[in-house]
Amino acid sequence: MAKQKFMTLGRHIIEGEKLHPHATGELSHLLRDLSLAAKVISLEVNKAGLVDLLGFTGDNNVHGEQVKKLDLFAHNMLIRAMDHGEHLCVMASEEEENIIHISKKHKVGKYVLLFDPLDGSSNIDANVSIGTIFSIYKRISPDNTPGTMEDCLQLGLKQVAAGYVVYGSSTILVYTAGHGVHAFTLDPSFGEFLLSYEDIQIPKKSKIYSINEGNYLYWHKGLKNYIKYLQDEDKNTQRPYSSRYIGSMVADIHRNLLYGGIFMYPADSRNAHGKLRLMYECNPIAYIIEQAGGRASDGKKRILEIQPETLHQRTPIFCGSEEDVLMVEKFMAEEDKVKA
Ligand code: AHM
Ligand code: MG
Repeated sequence: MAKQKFMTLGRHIIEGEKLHPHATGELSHLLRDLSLAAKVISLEVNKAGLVDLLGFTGDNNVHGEQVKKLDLFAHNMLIRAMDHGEHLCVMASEEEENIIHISKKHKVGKYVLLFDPLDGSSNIDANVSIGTIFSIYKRISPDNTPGTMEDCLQLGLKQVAAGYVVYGSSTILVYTAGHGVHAFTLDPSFGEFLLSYEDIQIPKKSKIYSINEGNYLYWHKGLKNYIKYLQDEDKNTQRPYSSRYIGSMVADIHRNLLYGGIFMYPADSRNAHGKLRLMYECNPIAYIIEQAGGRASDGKKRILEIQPETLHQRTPIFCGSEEDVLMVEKFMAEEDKVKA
């Protein structure tokens, strides 16, 4: 993981494009528009407490959860920043039930954008890190027509780019366009994202696990056994592991990406499909983790190979350092064998 100096996000994206001789530059423009939205959201997150943005709007989102004002701000900001660039044919947001069409005032392009505008929003009031997650596909419907639901419901494997922005002690944008994972830190003094880590590789094995242990009672027996295994002492395998759980997926993933770790949001006896959304959270994170040399599965199969059926479907997720994810899969498979 090499540290570099003074490479702006814009320049990095353009240099990445040179790897594709037939690139039109559209994806680069799209990523730059996204980074502009991220800067505005970052400013708003930072001053939220000052301008009375904290607190609920009073509405529920499509999942029946209360929407915080900043969620709505981020959702609207992303649409406003992205709908007129002529690169997109359709969008979808975790905060909106249906697909979001591009206004007839603007031309449509060849890309599809899905996003979770502000993930981890229950943490906003406590000044804990939150984030934006995005996922980009190429359209499959005919060019120059409005984008469709089918454009949005593509396999995660078809993503052409994905990323997230963490609004933490600093604002960091991490993206992949299929050539490694790169992180940029926003320099607030002149408003540019500067390269902080190029080609991040997640350690193959870690010492950190991230899961909401409050749900222990409802877990699969194999998962209970795995967590107990991580807590046992064994110097050779660096156990016991440390537990780190922020409750903001983006922040938990970012730490694990840099230090190594396994992040889990499993299914349980109360939630058969877990909590996190395939299209807005799990697919983009899985793509990033795989690009960094890690593994992301629903406990049995690759997240990126799950055929989406609905826009807001949920999936269990186990992702991070490869050896750790393989181990939890093994524990759960063994328990399934015992039960069979
Ligand atoms: P959100 O999209 O409503 O913010 O919920 C997603 C968040 C993730 O960031 C985080 O990993 C998870 O929910 C935490 O859930 P829990 O509080 O059940 O542990
Ligand atoms: Mg979310």
